[in-house]
Amino acid sequence: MKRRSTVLLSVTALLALTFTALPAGPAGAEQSTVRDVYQPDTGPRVRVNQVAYLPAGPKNATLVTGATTRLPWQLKDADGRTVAHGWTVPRGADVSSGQNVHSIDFGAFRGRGTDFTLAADGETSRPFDIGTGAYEQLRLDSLKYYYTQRSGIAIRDDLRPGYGRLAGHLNAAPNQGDANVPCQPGLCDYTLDVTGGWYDAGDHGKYVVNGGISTWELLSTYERSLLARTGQPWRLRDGSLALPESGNKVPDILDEARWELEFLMKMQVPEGQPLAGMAHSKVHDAQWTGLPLLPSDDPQKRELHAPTTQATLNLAATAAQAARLYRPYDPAFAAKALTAARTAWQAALAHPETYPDPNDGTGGGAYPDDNASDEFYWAAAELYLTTGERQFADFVLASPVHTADIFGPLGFDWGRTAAAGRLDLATVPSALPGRDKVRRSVIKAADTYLATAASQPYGMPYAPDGNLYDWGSNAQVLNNAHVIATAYDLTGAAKYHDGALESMDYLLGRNALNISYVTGYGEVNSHRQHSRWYARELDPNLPDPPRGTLAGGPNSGIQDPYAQSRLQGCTGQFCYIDDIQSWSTNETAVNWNAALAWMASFVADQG
Ligand code: 9MR
Repeated sequence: MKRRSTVLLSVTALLALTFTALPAGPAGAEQSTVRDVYQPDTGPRVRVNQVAYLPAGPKNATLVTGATTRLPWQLKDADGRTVAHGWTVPRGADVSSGQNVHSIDFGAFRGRGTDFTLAADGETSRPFDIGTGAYEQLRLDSLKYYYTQRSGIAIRDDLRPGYGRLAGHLNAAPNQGDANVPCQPGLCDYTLDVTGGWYDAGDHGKYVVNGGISTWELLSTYERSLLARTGQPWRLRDGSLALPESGNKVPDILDEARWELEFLMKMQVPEGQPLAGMAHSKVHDAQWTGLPLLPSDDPQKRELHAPTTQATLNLAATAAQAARLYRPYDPAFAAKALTAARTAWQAALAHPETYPDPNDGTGGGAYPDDNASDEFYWAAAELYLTTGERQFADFVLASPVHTADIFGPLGFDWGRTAAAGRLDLATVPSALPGRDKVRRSVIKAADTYLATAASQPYGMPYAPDGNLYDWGSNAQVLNNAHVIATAYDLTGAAKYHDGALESMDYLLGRNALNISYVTGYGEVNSHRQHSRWYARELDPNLPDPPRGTLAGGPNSGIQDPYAQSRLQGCTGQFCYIDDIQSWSTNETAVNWNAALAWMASFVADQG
């Protein structure tokens, strides 16, 4: 379990290198007369999902207005004809934004089409579709993102036009490479080949902990497609993601996840070494690098950092899950993964409290975490679901995490992994005693998230304590929605279906900033996420992030100096800026896109 801390100890090191000059504000941004006060251009006051509502799904919007009594609204088609109308519902002061708002429900409209708008209070919303196509595309784009995050392989321009680049960290100068990486000084006397895997985010680091939850959510996207009543596994079939492996008769989503799984297994301490079976927590540069910097241009020395219990259990959990999912396609790989998982499990039991050093943040993120009970629970759950063995069932049933209320306001994530175990115990068939209770715990959590969403005039299942938006809040919204969606998979009840769908509206434009946080989706969307190689904002020869890239989102901590220079004193939803320098509000990351991929796939299945 992660400590609730927003302090990034490497902040000074990072900003010294990445924060060279203040770039101009976003195009179209209104500057107030006081030069230093940033005022985002939030466009029309009618806030909608700028991408699409499902024809048979809920349709909600939010109006920012000083009016205290109800106002009329009109839904207009592409020709400007009114096709539905009604009255707003005044909601008073919204805590998440500090605005006075009304909500609008136009869910009774069941038509389809493109370029609808919603008008109220003299304002007209940005356009949106009512249809299913956008989500089918988003399911694929959010997953295609992983190929261009790959380390150790050249990215083919024919597969990702505009994104072709040389392989990163394959020991070709100036890279020092990941083929024979030593430990940090004094830690070990071997080197490991840790080529491959995905770059974590906008940096070139590769972290077992964050790689773990990301891999789990991708594998779970696939596993859900096999198990849920609305699942459509053929959408993720071989060829669906235009990968180098397409054509190998394996679903592409499994090919992509395997790229990371192979890396996770390479991070395991070899037999004969003192900590054999544990996993090194991470491999990254000795010092932070600046922006822009292609992976193949990184000249820094790479180092393995100390093995941790949490990293070891991330490996155990994901390799165990992989063992059951790859078995039909590659039994040898499945067996290898299960062996790695069992070895990791035993090593974690032998070293149950070897936690990451919270100060280990030079050249890469620290991912601090001083509790491994949730990772133990998750790993035991996956090992049990794959093997059915009593030892793992006993561990799960004896763990206090099994019956604890683990679904908090911030959602599950790299440091809060108990939910991964609980959700899989609820959805993957097994003979676990008391499985009904497990399922009920997920449904109860979904009810709490639905109540949160109902209390939010912007409709998202996210209301952090003190209105303090956390680092990566967009993924937390999505992961809370994931729990609601799972309750729908378990029960078939419409309220969960609708709640999960409505959560997407917030990410796609129904928010205080009137922005879609997914690159390429919505009339105004985030496209300047912090990245060393999707860095068009800094070098016109480089691309923007690919379509389907999620921005981290509002973060009250505003740890980076660029955000601090523009967002000081921001309220909740306003703690965000689409600028490449804002690494604390606007980074891209593999765990965040995994949350998007799972939900996009769920929504696409409801069309
Ligand atoms: O996503 C991580 C967030 O939860 C933490 O609060 C933050 C500070 O520790 O780090 C975030 O992860 C970053 C990682 O440390 C380095 N790569 C980029 C990640 C996304 O910003």
